[in-house]
Amino acid sequence: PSTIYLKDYKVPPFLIDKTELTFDLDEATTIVTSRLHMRRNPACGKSTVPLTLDGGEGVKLIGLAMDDYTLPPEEYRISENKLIITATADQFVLTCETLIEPQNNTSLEGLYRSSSMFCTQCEAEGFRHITYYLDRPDVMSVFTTTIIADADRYPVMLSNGNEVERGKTEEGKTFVVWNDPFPKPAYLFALVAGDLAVKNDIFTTQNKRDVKLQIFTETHNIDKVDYAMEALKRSMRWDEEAYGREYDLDIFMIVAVDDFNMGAMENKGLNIFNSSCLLASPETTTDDSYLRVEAIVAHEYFHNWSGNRVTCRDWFQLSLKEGFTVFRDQTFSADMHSETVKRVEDVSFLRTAQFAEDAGPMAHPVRPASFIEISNFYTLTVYEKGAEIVRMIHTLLGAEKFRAGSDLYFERHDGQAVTCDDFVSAMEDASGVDLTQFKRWYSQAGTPVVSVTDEFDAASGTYRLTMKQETPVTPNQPTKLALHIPVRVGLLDQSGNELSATLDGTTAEDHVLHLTSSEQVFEFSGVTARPIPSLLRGFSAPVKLHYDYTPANLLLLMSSDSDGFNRWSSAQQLAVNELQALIGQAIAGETLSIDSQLIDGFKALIGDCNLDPAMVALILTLPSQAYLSELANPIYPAAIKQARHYLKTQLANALSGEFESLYTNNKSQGVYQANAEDIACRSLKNLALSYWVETDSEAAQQAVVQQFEFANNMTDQFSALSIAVHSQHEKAADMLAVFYDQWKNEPLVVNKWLMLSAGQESDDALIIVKGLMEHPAFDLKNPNKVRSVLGGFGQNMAAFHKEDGSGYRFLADQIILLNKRNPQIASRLCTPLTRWKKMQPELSEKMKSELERILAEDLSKDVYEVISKCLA
Ligand code: B3K
Ligand code: ZN
Repeated sequence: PSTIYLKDYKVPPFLIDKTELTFDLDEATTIVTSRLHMRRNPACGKSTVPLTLDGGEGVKLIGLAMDDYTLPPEEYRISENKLIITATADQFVLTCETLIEPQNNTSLEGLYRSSSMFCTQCEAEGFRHITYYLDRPDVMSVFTTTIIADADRYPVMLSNGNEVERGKTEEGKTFVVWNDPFPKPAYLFALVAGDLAVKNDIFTTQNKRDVKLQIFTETHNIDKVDYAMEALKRSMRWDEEAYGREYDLDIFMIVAVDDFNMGAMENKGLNIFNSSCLLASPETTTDDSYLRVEAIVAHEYFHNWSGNRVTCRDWFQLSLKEGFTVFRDQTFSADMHSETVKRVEDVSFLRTAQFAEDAGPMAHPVRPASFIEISNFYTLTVYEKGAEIVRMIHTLLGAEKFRAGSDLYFERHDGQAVTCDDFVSAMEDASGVDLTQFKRWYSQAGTPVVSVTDEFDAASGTYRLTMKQETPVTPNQPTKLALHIPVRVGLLDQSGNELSATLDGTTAEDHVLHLTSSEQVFEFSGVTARPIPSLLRGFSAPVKLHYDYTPANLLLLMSSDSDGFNRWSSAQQLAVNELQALIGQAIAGETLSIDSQLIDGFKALIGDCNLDPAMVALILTLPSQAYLSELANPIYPAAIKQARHYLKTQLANALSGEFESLYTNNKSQGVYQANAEDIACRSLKNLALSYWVETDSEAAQQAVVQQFEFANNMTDQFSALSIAVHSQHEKAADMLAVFYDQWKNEPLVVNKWLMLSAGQESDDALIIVKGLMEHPAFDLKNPNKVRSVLGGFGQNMAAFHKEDGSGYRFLADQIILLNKRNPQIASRLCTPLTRWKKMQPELSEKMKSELERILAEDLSKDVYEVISKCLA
């Protein structure tokens, strides 16, 4: 497989002004006729390069004509899936007929079948699996799509834009014609056909235009779309208010499908969603999933401007739309619920998963310089770190100038395919802020480490912070440059009061420091007492920050910092310190023991009734095994698990009365609502239960069973079940069986059951997992089910990291099995194995030999890229 480089980018030699598509739909063989109104790109000057169209495996060319002239075989050739036509006029209509087989399409790219429907997924390069095309985002075209099908079986036939015509063919089939007036790249094309139910609504825009809203699902799911519909309307309103962006077509549709490689897709006017990211009901959906539905509905909707109206020039610029849109959806969710809680959740995810990616063999810049398979670059780095870059621009410019920058960006580039540099230029031009050095964030991979030391001079009232930055080496980037890092800082006195201080002539309680060199000193004056610094408030930059806090400092920040994020972060740091000590003891085979600081801190926190229960729940949540693994080098999974379990039990025993009361006081359940307040209450209650059950209390054991049986919502029922499973409750197995029986007709609930079942820590975990893959509820063709079982297994520390390597071997077998069938899913499954260099030596060797075994297979580009880079 060959590598594609950003530096080789060239403008397209041809343009396609209009694209007319006709689909004669049939499960076995669908015939696609395309009429492409093409011309040479004037930007290329006088050129004679041949016309090269992208195609894909599984696309059979059955007819080709230029204007009215049928091309004979000697005038074109097909090589490596490309269709090359030697002689062309400067302007012509190319008619191309292809035959595809939707029901044999297991990659879920292009046109495929899901349940009883037809649907498409074209981003990034799926359109070429439908017909030959200039399948690149900088070729934008106006699409008209005709769908022909048997109306009894496919009464609903959808594509982008507006329905403009409908009728009967001579053979008595139905045809529907759709037209999308906005030029778009092929990756935003979509088609859906099926026997679907619909929920209708209307949104009136700020300019008083009525937009028809429709959500389509299979009939049995239509009672679960109300929440998504409300979330959609909230998103549309928010984008008008926060960004001045109004919806542009007269109709906006969303369709839920069961088989989908990722969460959802922002096709123009016709979003397609994984049903797990759209459907919601109190009985079947947990709070987390509710919030996820809202965030993804918003994310895809926001793409209508950040992605569709203004799109990417090439796929190296993916973060242009994804980083910006993630930032937009994060801000939206913060506005809908709690800003601090949302920030804590996002940062916790970033620090756990994106930092691990940035430290591994697939580390890449937010704007990658090369790739083999673009599907592999829909990563946490492009999405989440990309969003952090946009957030830093927001911090550097301030809210008002940032808005001016985004207005300018949309106005200047509407209808264009542009680059990350264009985005930054708009921000600079609207604000006057120079972002030249800042732009390195786009091209430099790796997580910077910022080390901070301080000095206080009481006599002069000066306080000095010395900051150093260093970015570790990553693949293909042996040397690193200094980044422009915004570090938000406040100072607290020894009693926890905010101190105001003067820096560069500005007196304030909160300063943004511009760290731009490898080492820099910031001097504050007017400081009356030795301060405790509150560093990196709000997580103002995606870095690892080190400062030598005493436990007392951390406790003070945890209880008094005016920055909610840092209160959480200090508590995490305190717990991390404790856990790292315990992990060390476990590796050395010593008896585990802890200091009492964390216990005291938690006790004070629980006693402080002024606090938001959501924050209390977050602070009391111990750092995850995954986060501890990210911090460790090498990783000793068994020691991490043992340490975390020990600490949890110690806290549970020391604070059993507190946890019992927390549980009891938050227990009452009213009518389920997915609002911030109720979600907070449930999360605190369930967290308290998870501690309380670690004591010997018989009452706690009973509370778990009671809650499982009498919960009126999935959050509480599933929490009780997970707590039972993870605490090895004597009734856990029975409860799992009851749960399956109760929910066997709700696939999304069954997926949760699969995941929890695969995560059970028992000696025969691998046997259980193999059994799940034979279970009637399992289906290898369905990505959600694969992710549930193998994802659950991946988090099963004991089973996955078993010393005999059987866990790794099993995962490798599944990767090999899915490699050709669904390359995108297979490639995602490789992630746990990419950490092999960081594992303790015996495990590292075993992981490596599985990677080598995979590499010896005939691999898809997707899997080949990940595995070969791992072993490089
Ligand atoms: N843009 C899509 C992701 C497409 C992934 C293709 N492999 C969803 C999103 O980010 O909104
Ligand atoms: Zn997106």
